[in-house]
Amino acid sequence: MMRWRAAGLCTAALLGGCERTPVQPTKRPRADLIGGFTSYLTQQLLANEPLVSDGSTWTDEPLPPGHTIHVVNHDDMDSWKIQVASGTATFENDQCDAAETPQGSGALHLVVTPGAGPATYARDRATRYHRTYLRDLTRLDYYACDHKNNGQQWPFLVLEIDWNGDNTIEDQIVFEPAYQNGAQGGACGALSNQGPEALDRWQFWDGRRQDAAGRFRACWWSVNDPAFPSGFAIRSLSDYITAHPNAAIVNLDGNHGGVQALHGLSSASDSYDGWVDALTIGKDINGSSGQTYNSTITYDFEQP
Ligand SMILES: [Ca+2]
Ligand SMILES: [Ca+2]
Repeated sequence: MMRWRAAGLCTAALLGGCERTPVQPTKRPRADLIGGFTSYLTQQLLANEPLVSDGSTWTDEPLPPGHTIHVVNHDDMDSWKIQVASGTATFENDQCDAAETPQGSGALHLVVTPGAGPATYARDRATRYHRTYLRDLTRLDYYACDHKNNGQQWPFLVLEIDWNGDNTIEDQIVFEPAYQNGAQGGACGALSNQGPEALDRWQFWDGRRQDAAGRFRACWWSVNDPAFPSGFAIRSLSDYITAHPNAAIVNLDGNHGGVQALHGLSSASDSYDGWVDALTIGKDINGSSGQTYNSTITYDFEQP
């Protein structure tokens, strides 16, 4: 199966229709990724996912005050629901780098095996952050330990986004570890300044990466806004909020939460095997729903 890579100087014009050349992943040396790789196929697969509600609703779970740690050790717990296609998402004792498990001894294990496609993935998604403005996020970070991937895509975050307050989804935005350094993420990556990625070890990834001036320097790309491409021209979360000031996380329905930890979703012939733990989300409540406290939750994935 082919993966696709924007050719040469067309990287910055990822969504502008420039010609693309197919690349065989097994023949692609690491150096070939530098500055030239984009997440075009992942973008297409996310764009093609039908965002049609199944009609299910979600429990309104008020966010607790302060910073709390919530153990999640099975599907459909604490607002998290598993969704897989040719993959598994399980709660196990850490077999990736057990000596450095960030929280407890277990983690969320995301495995993707080659399948019929077009979309093969393993993900866990939470409904608890419906109508959370991106500007109100006070934490959005996680640890990942990856054992096997396609050479570029570590476990990543996806947020489903409403731009205009009507709770219909206009966009999905994606945080990938690979773009959080200058070599692969250009000017934005240089300021995000995380990584580089390394297999078989726990690494911390900050989806906000706030600087001293309060700007969110972490690099995100957009599925539907061509001004926010993946690859070398990727831009910061603050830039995205400036362009879409009322961007808010929303849920499609009770089974498809707007916050996702995801592995795979590239070529259906790719294999993935990785771990996620201590996913932390903080929200400045702003009194908008009668609550006046901030809430931060670290989701500690553990073996049951
Ligand atoms: Ca909308
Ligand atoms: Ca854990």
